[in-house]
Amino acid sequence: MGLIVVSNREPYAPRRGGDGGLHWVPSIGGLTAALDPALQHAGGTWIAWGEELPGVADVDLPQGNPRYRLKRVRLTDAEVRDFYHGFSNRALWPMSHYFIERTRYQASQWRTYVDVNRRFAQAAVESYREGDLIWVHDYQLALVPRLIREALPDARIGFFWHIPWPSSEVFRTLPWDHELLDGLLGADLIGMHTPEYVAHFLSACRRVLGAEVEGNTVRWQGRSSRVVDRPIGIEVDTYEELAASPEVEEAADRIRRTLQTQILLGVDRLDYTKGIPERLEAFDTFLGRHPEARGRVTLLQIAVPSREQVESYRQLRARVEGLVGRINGKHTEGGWSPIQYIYRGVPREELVAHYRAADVMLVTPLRDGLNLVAKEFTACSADGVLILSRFAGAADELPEAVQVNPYNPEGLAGALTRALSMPLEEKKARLARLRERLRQSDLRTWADGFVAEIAGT
Ligand code: GDG
Repeated sequence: MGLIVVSNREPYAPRRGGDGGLHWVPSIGGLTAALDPALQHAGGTWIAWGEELPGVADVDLPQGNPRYRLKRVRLTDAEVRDFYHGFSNRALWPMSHYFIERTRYQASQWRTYVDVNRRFAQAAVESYREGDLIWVHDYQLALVPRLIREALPDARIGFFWHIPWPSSEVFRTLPWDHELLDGLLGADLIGMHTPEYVAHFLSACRRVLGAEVEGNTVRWQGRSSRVVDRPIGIEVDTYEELAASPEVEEAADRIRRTLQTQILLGVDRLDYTKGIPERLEAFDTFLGRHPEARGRVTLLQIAVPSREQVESYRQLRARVEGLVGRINGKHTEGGWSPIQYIYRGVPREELVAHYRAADVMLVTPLRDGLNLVAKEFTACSADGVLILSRFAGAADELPEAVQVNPYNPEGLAGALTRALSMPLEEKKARLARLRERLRQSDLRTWADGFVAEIAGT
C-alpha cells in the first residue's frame, strides 16, 4: 500500500548548478516542512505543479537517497496566472482569511481552476494502484477529491485544508460555493486545524448544500465524509537538536553581538494576512511610550518574498518598506536603528539561529490557518517569550503564549512591555509547558495519524 500526495507546490525545486548539474532544493513553506518527511517515511508518489525547465522530468527524491517519486504536472503561463495567482490567491485565499474586500471573483479564472484541478486528479488516477491511499492538500486543489472519486469510486481519499475555513456568512460570498463544497466532499476524510474551522465548514454544508450533517459527518450524494480538527505539528526533535548545535549557537551569538540589544523577531512570508504593518506600527507606539528602550531593543523582521506577481503583494511590500523607513528615520540615533529588515528567505540553520537569539518572537497574523513559526520558535528557544495572535490557529494549542489582538496597537505595545520584562523563571516555565504540548502531537504523529485515519475510512 503506497501513499499518493497531491499538492500544488513541489517539495523540491530544480536548480541548474554552475557545473550544469541539476540540484533539487527543498522549497520554503509549511507544506513541504510537513509532508516531505511523511512521504519519505511511507514511500509512494507526490504529484505537484513543476515549473518548466529544459530536460527536467519526473524524478525520485530526495536526490541521493530517493524515497518517493515526484510526478510533475505542467501548466502553461496562462494557467498559472488564472489558476494560481488568479483564482487561488485572489479569490480563495483572501475569502478564507476574511479579506472580502480583496477578493476578485472571475468566471474565466474559475474555469481554469476547474481545468487544472482536473489535470491533478488525472495524474493521481494514473498513479493509483488498488489499496493506495490518496492525500490531497489545500485550497488550490479543492475539486480534486470529487474528480478522483468519479474515476475511482472505491479509493480512500483524504483532504487537508491548511488555511482558515471562514464563517459560512463569508464563504457564501463565493459565487461557486456549492461547487467547492461538492468537490471537497468527494473525500472520505477532511482535516482542518481547529474545531472552529470544522464548525464553520459543517455549517456551510448545511446552509449552502442543504446536506445532512450529523456530528462531524456530512452525508452528500449517497456518501459520507468525516470532518476533523487535526492541527499540524512540527519535527520537535529535529528543531531542538538543531537549536542546540554548536554551529547554531555560534550563529546566534553572532546575531546578539552584532545587534547588542534585546531582540524582537518576526518571520513571515510577506503576506497581508500576517499583520506585518500592524506589528511595525505597534513597535513604533511602544518606542514612543518607552524612551528608555531606545538603543536597547531591535525588531528584526525577516520577510520572505511571496506572490510578487499579485498587485496587492507588491503594494504590501511598498507599504512595509515605507513603514520601516519612516520608523527608522524617526527613532534612529547614535548608531542604533530600531528595525532591521531582511527581504529574502534565509537557510534553515540561520532561521533557527534567529529563533535562538530572539528575546521575543512576534507572531501576530490578522488571520492564519495555524502558523508553524510559532511552534518552531517554541521548540528552539531557551528563554524567549512568544507573543501570539488570537487569530492564528495555533493559539488554541499554545495558551501559555502571551496572546494578543493584532488589530489593537496599544494592546500589542503593552504585550511587548510585558514580554521584555518577564522574569526568567516565568519565561522558562511557560516555554517548558508549551514544549510539552508540542511533543503531544509532533509532525510524525500528525502525518501518520492522518494517513491511518484515511486508511480506516
Ligand atoms: C500555510 C498556512 C499553516 C519561513 N521563512 C523562512 C522559512 N520559513 C518556513 C518556516 C515555516 C514555514 O516557512 C511557514 O509556515 P507558516 O505556517 O508560518 O505559514 P504558510 O506558509 O502561510 O503556511 C499556515 C501552514 O500552511 C501549515 O499547514 O500553518 O497557516 O498559511 O516552516 O520555518 N524557512 C527558511 N527560511 C526562511 O527565511 N528556511
